[in-house]
Amino acid sequence: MVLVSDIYQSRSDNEAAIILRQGPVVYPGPHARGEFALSEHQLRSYRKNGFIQLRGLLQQNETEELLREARQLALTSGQRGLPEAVLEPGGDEVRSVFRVHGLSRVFERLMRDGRLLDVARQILGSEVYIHQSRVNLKPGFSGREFYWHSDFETWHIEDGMPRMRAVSCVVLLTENNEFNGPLMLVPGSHMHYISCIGQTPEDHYKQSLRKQEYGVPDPTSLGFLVQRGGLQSTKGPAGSVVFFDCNTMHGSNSNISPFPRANLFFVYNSVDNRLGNPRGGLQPRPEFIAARESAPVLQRL
Ligand code: 6CS
Ligand code: FE
Repeated sequence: MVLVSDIYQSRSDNEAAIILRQGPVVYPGPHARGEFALSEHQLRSYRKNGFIQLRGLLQQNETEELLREARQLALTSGQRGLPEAVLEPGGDEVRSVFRVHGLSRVFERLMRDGRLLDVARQILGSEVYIHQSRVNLKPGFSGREFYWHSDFETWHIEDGMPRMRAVSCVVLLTENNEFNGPLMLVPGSHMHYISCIGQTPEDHYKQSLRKQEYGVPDPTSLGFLVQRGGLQSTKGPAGSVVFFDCNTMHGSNSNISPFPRANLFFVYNSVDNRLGNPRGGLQPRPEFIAARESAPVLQRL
């Protein structure tokens, strides 16, 4: 008899495995009635695919302000060499800025906006807090890829997130089209957890946020997921919002087009799913990547 200490073990030996998800995708709870809650039809689509895209949720003037703010943050945090500013691999362009809700009042306000918060609370069936926020700038000509991965695999192993009870909310700050490296998702992949091969290096985030090589699925497992569910990209205008489950397999190609592709991510975690110890004796990652201090339960605007 094998005693399984962790139902979502990964990176613990050189064997890949495909593990059935345990627990619901949409959690029951009293929070299903926010003004901007998803309809039953939309919830069914989210449960089935592991994501849903809401086109035009934000107005053009809002996304223009958000894009200006994102670019300003990238410039200042890059110039000041803040740890929250992550550079492109092999270059000095800013790839991502983390903890944007702490660096900017504009993003701090948006994370409390009912159009996002009502849906996060509805899906997670509880009060929520921000586990992580970031802007991925993916500039034209030089924005590099984000290889296929499940965020939960990283957040479980490296941050000690217990269960799949977190949702990423992506706000498209620029148009995502077939040329500029749109976010791609594997429909239905949230129902299978891919246990990855390889031992996590120390301070892995210093490398993984630039180019992830550990905690990525092997080709056979990825092929299994895509063969079952296909691929879908979140092509759409700025102002569209995508909610995707923490375990939905996703990635994006490099951007060699002249058009920038900037996306803003708020990761809402249930207050009943707070981080524990990282797996495999890893050191906890810095607060700007994985919030542990009593992150405030969000008051809705
Ligand atoms: O390690 C993390 O938390 C980050 N890595 C990726 C590739 N996606 C989620 C998150 O931004
Ligand atoms: Fe990710």
